Amino acid sequence: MRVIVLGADGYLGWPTALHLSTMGHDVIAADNLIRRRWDTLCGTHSLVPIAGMKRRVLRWKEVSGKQIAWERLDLMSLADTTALIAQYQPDAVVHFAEQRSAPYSMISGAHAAETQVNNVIGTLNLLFALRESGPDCHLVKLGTMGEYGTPNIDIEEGFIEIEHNGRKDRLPYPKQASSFYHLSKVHDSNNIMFTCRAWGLRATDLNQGVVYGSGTPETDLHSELRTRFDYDDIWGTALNRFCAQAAHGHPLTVYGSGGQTRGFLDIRDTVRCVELAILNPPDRGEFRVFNQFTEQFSVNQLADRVRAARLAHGLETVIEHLANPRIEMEAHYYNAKHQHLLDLGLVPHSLEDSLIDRVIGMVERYKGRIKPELFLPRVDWRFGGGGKMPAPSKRRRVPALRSVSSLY
Ligand code: NAD
Ligand code: USQ
Repeated sequence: MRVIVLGADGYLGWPTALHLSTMGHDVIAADNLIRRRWDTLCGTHSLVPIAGMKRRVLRWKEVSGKQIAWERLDLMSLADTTALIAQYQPDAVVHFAEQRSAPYSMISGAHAAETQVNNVIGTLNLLFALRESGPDCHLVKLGTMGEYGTPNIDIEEGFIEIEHNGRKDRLPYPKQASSFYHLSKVHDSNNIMFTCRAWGLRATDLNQGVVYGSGTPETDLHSELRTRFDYDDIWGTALNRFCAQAAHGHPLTVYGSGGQTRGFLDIRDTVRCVELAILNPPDRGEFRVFNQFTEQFSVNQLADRVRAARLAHGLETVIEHLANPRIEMEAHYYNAKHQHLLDLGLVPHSLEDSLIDRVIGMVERYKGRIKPELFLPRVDWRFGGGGKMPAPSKRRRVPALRSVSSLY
C-alpha cells in the first residue's frame, strides 16, 4: 500500500514510517518539524540524540535498500495538504501530526489556543484535503484514551449501547477529557465522525494509551535511525520519565497519591497496531474506534515496576509523592476494553518483557545527557505556568510560545 505518515519526525511517527517501509509499503514521511522548535521554546531535548529527517531517510536507504520519501508539510496549510494527497494518491494516511503534550496545553490561554488550533484545524484541513483529492483513502488518526476520562463504568471502544426511556441506541461513548490537549482529540473525533457520515470518508480513530519504550527493531539498526526519547516535565510520559529519573538517582515523581490508572503500550506495539489498522480498512462512510493499549497500571504500580526492575540489578530507587500539578482523580474505577486490535492479530509485548532490556538499557547509555532540572513539573493545571505556581515550580522558567497569530 502507499501510506503517508504525518508527524513522521516524532517519537511514534518515525518508527511507524520505518516499520511500514520494512513491511513493504511505499511510505511518504511528512512533518513541519514544529516539535523541534517546541523543544527549543520549552528548554527540553530528546535524551537520545536524533538525526534530521533528510539524514534519517538517507541512512534508511543505505541500511535497508528501501526508499522513504520525505516532505516538509504543515497541516495548517489546506492548499499544501490537498496537494500532498493529490500528488501521492495514498491508500492510507496515518495522522500523528499534533501538539501532543497535556502540560504544554495547560501553560496559558495562548498555549491552549495554539494546541487546539494546530490540532483541530490541522485535522480539519486533512479531512477537506481527503474529500477533495482522496475520498477513498483510509484515515488512520491517533486519538487518545484520555478522551474518555475516568468514568465509574467500563470504557467501551468508541460507542456504547444505551437504553433510555424504553428506547435503545448505539451512541458515541461519553467524553470527559482532562486537559485542553486531550479535549482537542475529542473535537477531532467529532469532526472525523461527522465527515465519514456526511462525505463517506473512511476512518479509524486509534484511542491510544500512554506509550513507553526506547524504539523498535528498525530504529535500533543505526544511531541515525533512533527515535526521540522525552523525559522532561512537558513532553516526557510517565514510564519513560521514571526510567530517566531512576538512572540519574532522582526520586521517581509520582503525582499525588499515585492511584491514577491509565492504559499503556510498548512503542513496538504502536507500530504494529497502526499496520493492523491499515491492513484492515473500514468501509466507505464508516467511522470506527479502536482502544489502542495493552495493559493498564496505576502510576504507583509503574513506579514499583521500575524500582523492582532496578533492584534485581542491585540498584536502589526512591519513590516520592509530589503535590499533583494536574486536576485528575487519584483513586477511581478503571476498566477499558481493548479487544478490536487483539482480534486483528496483535500479539502484545508486556511491560515485564520491555523494561530492563530495552528502556532502562537505553536510558543508562545516555544518562550523561540528562538535565535533572527537567524532572520537576513546571505547569500546574490550576495556575498554568504563569508565576502563580507553588514552590518549587515557581523558580522555573516557563516555556515561551510560538506566535498563535502565525497559525491563522
Ligand atoms: P511527537 O510530538 O513526538 O510527534 C508529533 C509530530 O507531529 C512532531 O514531529 C511535530 O513536528 C509534528 N506536527 C505537529 N503539528 C504539525 C502540523 N501542524 N503539521 C505537520 N506536522 C506537525 O508526538 P508523538 O509522541 O509521536 O505522538 C504522535 C501522536 O500520537 C500524537 O497525535 C499524540 O497525540 C498521539 N499519542 C501519543 C501518545 C504517546 O504516549 N506518545 C499516546 C497516545 C496518543
Ligand atoms: N504522572 C506522574 N508523574 C509524572 C508524570 C506523569 O504521576 O512524572 C501521571 C500523570 O499525573 C497522569 C499519568 O501519569 O495521571 C499519565 O501522565 P503522562 O504524562 O504519562 O501522560 P499524559 O499526560 O496523559 O499524555 C500522554 C501523551 C499524550 C497521550 C496520552 C495518552 O503525552 O499525547 O494522548 O499519554 S492517555 O493518557 O491515555 O490519554
